Formats: sequence, C-alpha cells, structure tokens
Amino acid sequence: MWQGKRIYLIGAGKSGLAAARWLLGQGAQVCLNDKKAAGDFKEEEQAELAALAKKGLALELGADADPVGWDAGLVVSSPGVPLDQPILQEARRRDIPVTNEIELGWQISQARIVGITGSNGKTTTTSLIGKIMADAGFTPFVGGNIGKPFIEAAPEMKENDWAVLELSSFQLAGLLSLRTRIAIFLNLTPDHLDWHKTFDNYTAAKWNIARFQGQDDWLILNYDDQLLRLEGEKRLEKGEAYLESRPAVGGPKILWFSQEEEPEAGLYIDREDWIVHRGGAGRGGKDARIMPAGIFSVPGRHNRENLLAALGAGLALGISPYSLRQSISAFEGVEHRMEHVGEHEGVLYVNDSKATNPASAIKALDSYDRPILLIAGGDGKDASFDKLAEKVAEKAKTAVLIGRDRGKVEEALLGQGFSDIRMTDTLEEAVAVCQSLARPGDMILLSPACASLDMFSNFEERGKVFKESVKSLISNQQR
Ligand code: UMA
Ligand code: ADP
Repeated sequence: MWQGKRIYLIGAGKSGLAAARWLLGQGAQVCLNDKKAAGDFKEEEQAELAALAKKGLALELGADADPVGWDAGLVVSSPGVPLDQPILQEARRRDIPVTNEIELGWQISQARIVGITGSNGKTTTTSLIGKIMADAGFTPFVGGNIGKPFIEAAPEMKENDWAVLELSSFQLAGLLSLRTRIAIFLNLTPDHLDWHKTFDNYTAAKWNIARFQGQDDWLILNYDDQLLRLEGEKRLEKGEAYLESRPAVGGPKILWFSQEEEPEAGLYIDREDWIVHRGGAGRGGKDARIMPAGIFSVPGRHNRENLLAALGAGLALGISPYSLRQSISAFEGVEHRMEHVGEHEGVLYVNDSKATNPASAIKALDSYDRPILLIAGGDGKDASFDKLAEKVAEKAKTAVLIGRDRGKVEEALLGQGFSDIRMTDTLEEAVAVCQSLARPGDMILLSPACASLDMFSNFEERGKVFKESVKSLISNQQR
C-alpha cells in the first residue's frame, strides 16, 4: 500500500521521526522537512536523522515546507504545524491529502479508539482510563498527545485492539476519518489561540473528536460545561445523537457527567457524595450507585471531572463497578499536575507545571484553602489573563512572575488591584523569593498559566527545575 508512495512529512519531532521510520520500512519515498536547521537539533536527533537518511530519507532542514515542489502524494504534518499556511492550502487544492500521524495510525490499524480531549484534564483522564482498562484485563496502547506517538504502536494493532489516545486540538484539526468508539470531551476554554487564531476555530477542531462516530459509539460530555452542554443538547435535538435512556436515532450515544446536577442519563454525584449511574440499559432506568467519590485521592474539584469521565468510559466498556473501584482507589495522579512535592516548616510545595493556560491555574488556586504564593508566567500563547487575575486577587497573597509574558500577567494583576508582585529572571530565584516570604500554613504553588517554551524545553523540565530548587533550598536550610 505504501511502496513507492511519495510522502512529505513536516516536523522532525517525536511524531515526525516515528512516522518517517515506519514509512521508510514500508518502502515509501519519504521527505522530512523541518524549519529548524540541521545544527539546531539535539545530538541524538541528529544521529537519528543521519541514520534515516542512510535508509533513503530525503531531508529538507532549515527550510519552509514545500510538499507541492517535492511532488508529494500525501502530506503528514506535525501537530504544531499551522494547517492554514498557503502551501498546504495549495496542496489541498491539488487534491493532495494533508493529515497527521494520528490519522495515519488509524488508517493503518483501524484499532478501536478511546479519544480524550478538552482544554484541561486530558492527560490525567487518559492515564486513569489506561489504568482502569489494564486492571480490567484489556491491553490498551496509551498514547497520543500524552507523549507517545500513535504511529509507534499502530502498525502492530488490529481492529479489535484498543488505543487510548489523548488528542490535542492540533491533532484533531488534522483528522480525515478517525472514528472514536468512545469520545470524551472534558471542558472547553480558550487555549492555543496563537495557532487557531479564533476560539471558534479551536472549538471546531475539538469537535472533530466526535465527527466520524456512529450509532454504536459513545460521546461522554461534561454537563457542567455550558458550551459542551449546549452543543450536546443541540445534537440531541437534531437527532444527531441520543441518550442512554432513549431509543437510538443515529449518531453516538451521549453519556453526560456532572458534579452539580442530575442529568437524564449519565453519571452524577449524590448528596452523600456517591457516584451514581443513571439511565443505563438493563436496569429499567433505575439509578445505580457506583462508588463513594471520596475513594479518589487526587486533589481538586476539577479532578472529579476527570474521574467521572474516566468512569463513563469504564462503564461504556462494560467494566464492572467492583473493578472500577479498585482502579480508582489505587490511582495517585500524574507528575507535574498538582503534585505535592513536600511540606517543610509548615509550608506546602506544589508542582503544577502542566498548568499551561489560565483555566488550569485557576482550578489549582481554587483547590486549596491556605494562603498561596503563586509562581506564574512564561509563554502566554495570546491568552487573556483577566480571569486568572481575579482568582489571584481572591486566593493568593503574593505572585512571583517569570518568563517572556510576565509583563502581561503583571498588567492583568494590577488591573485587579493586586500589587504584591515580584519579578524574577529564573524559576530558581522565584522559588527562593517565595520561600523567603512564606509563613507556616502557607503554600508555594507553581501553576504558571503559560507554556514553558520560552525558558525550558517543555513543562516537564520546568517542573523538574521547580522540584530540584525546592529540594535544594530545603536541604540547605536543614544543614
Ligand atoms: N515545525 C516545523 N514547522 C512548523 C512548526 C513546527 O518544521 O511550522 C517543527 C519544529 O521545529 C519541531 C517539529 O516541527 O522540530 C515538531 O515538534 P513538536 O514538538 O511540535 O512535535 P512532536 O515532537 O512530534 O510532538 C507532538 C506534540 N507536540 C505538539 O503538539 C506541539 C506532543 O505534544 C505529543 O506528545 C507528540 O506529538 C506525540 O503525539 C506536546 C504538546 O506540547 C506534549 N502538546 C500541546 C499541549 O499539550 O498543550 C498541544
Ligand atoms: P492536559 O493534558 O489537558 O493538559 P492534564 O491532566 O495534564 O491536562 O492537566 C493540566 C493542568 O490542568 C494541570 O494543571 C491540572 O491540575 C489541570 N486540570 C486537570 N484536570 C482539569 C480539569 N478537568 N479542568 C481544569 N483543569 C484541570
């Protein structure tokens, strides 16, 4: 199928390299383009590029993409590559399909896919679903935006295998036919506006998660998110979706989840803090208590959204409440998401480096009832910091700002009358400043509301630097 096919890959990151490796193995003619010059790649990446070039990979590095000039029959772009650039529009005009590595994985494998999206909570929910499935005896591949390219596993997967994929708006924007058996849409707030340009574009890309679903598929939606509820209800009205409690009418079956209300069909939390399943087939519409919500130990009300969504997937897969309970009580959360680093002299240190947009930092601030010294700032991705500033004014005592867009965050904070602001050039200094100001009972929270790329190679590195600074400051004090 791929022998001799001319395929142009844009972006020599993880997913581009994985796609190149596989396509070359299939006998395709492959060109890999990256705007980055050869010398700017890390040493191990350069070695990998050289090894692939020996196997026949054509390289166009340090240059703008030109799939048309290379006479490509298919373009596979990396998630971060803007899809509206003129050369890709021209490719589409010439009927050259433009897609990405996730779609490629789907076309190769036709695996059964659980897709997870949302502005926040994707990784936590994806990890939890992976655990729930593994504990119940499935052997799913867990990957996608979480850090493992789907294409690495897809060639070995068959129609009955399951892939649990975290899907970013970038990845969803490039889909051409991928069908999710179970789609989860957690929440929708502005993010990545530097790439999508408008919130409408971002929203449309996100809904691609359900675009190719059929009547046997599940669409798990957050009833408490007004935008998702509205769109879900619109689809129900138009007969493009139906509820577990009603007869099928085409389109996917919606399973709502809510922490605030009791939807007609789906999961909710009752007054005694039990998770209840309503409207499931086979019980005559009776409510069934699944488990006490309190057995889930990951902090923050927002994490209960992730819990409910993951339970929805578990129920859709037919996993027993007993097995679900075992998995939920053993889940400890994911590194860099409200991760408790330690407590020293009454001060709690929390690493929430993955808060790369204002909405997630707001949730972190909301999750604690103690005075907060917040470390924020970085690459702001054109976001507005006004709502964050309101929350900082309500919950924080001091904000220490770092990174390229710290001035924008400062402006928003001052606009809310919040003035206990410090600026530092490095994260290490920010931790030291916070530590010098903290009193017993306070907490120091890294929840930057921004991407890390202006100062670090990724949010993981930012989180590691935070944890190392905390540990070294504490051990210096103990000497
Ligand atoms: N590039 C170009 N031209 C462009 C844009 C980029 O040549 O116009 C090049 C860059 O120079 C770089 C390469 O493309 O060398 C791609 O690097 P990348 O980091 O964008 O892509 P990958 O390494 O393939 O990683 C991607 C996801 N990255 C992005 O979406 C930006 C990873 O998500 C994902 O884990 C990986 O695929 C496997 O699926 C990361 C991410 O930051 C974690 N995601 C965003 C988020 O979670 O907020 C969406
Ligand atoms: P994503 O993969 O969508 O970025 P993560 O699970 O990695 O999501 O969490 C990213 C950030 O968002 C963390 O700061 C985390 O505490 C916060 N977060 C997690 N779940 C939610 C949610 N449901 N709503 C809002 N923020 C959340």
